[in-house]
Amino acid sequence: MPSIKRTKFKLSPEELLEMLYWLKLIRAFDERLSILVRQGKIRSGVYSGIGQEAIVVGTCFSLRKEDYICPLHRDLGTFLMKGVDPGVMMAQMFARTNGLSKGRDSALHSGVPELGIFGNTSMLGSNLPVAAGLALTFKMEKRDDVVLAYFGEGASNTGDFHEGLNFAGVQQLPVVFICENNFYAYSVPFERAMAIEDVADRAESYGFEGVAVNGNDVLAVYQATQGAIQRARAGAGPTLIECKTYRWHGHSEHDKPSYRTEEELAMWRSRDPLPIFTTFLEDRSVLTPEKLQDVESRVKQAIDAAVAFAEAGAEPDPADAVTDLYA
Ligand SMILES: Cc1ncc(C[n+]2csc(CCOP(=O)(O)OP(=O)(O)O)c2C)c(N)n1
Repeated sequence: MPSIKRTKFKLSPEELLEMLYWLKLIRAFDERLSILVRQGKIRSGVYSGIGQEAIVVGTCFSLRKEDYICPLHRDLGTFLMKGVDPGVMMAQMFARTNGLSKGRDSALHSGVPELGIFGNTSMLGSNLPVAAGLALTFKMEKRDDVVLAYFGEGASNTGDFHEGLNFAGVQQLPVVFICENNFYAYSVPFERAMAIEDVADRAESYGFEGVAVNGNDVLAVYQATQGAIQRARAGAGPTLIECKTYRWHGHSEHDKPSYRTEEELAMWRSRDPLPIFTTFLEDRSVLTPEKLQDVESRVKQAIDAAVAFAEAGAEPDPADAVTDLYA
């Protein structure tokens, strides 16, 4: 099995433009959400992923419906890429009955089994042993589907992280562990929580490959993920991909990130994944001004329609609060 660092996966011009569409859609979704929070329209906590879109797009692009994702609080874009309609996702954030959980949860814990989305819990890191369990099911059923499990660098200091990765390594499970290293766990900077430079190094102690990539380069993330997926489907076991990135907003929309400097933010904003990829496409004549306009108008239409759909949704009826609950 080739190393994940050496394999190259080709994308057609149409696929590259589709990648740009997703990057812009996910950015626009989070930007609109941020405005809606300030208008008092959103019931859920909002953990903006602005700045981290290349990880979502690079990892989810070309996934099969049968593959599973175990997303993080910052990964609303993964729901969209896995097939959740933007209107339904927006209604989820409005806590309306036309959202995923019909207005009955705080929005970030929904799963959609028919689309291969496993709902996350609030205990960070706890999705990793669950992801290993899902991957064990795939292995036992002799399916060549894979699980993508997302976590922050902060979560990689929990016991669940180590248990999940160890089990996946021992059992050679088809799971790709994706670390979104944005250098802050809430207000705690990376160097105050870890004595190593790369989270990717932790994979070695569980017997599989770990690789650190530029998480703001959608193609670097895509190449690494595709290599890891190919290996997982072929029975070669797990991979850890650490994507170095930065979140532009606070931990959540209610957090004013006074623990970091304006200079640091400005430096990372200059590494914005969107213009980096746009320039790449223009340089190769894949993107023309007309095509760019087409992508941007599709995005605007999708977001406007999503907000209209959410606003038209009914408020949940208190009588339904315990519907579908079981003990
Ligand atoms: C086990 C656990 N400890 C603490 C928290 C409180 N908490 C919520 S988000 C967060 C920061 C998480 O940082 P990271 O894992 O790096 O992900 P990021 O939010 O940066 O994407 C913390 C400490 C939690 N939800 N779960």
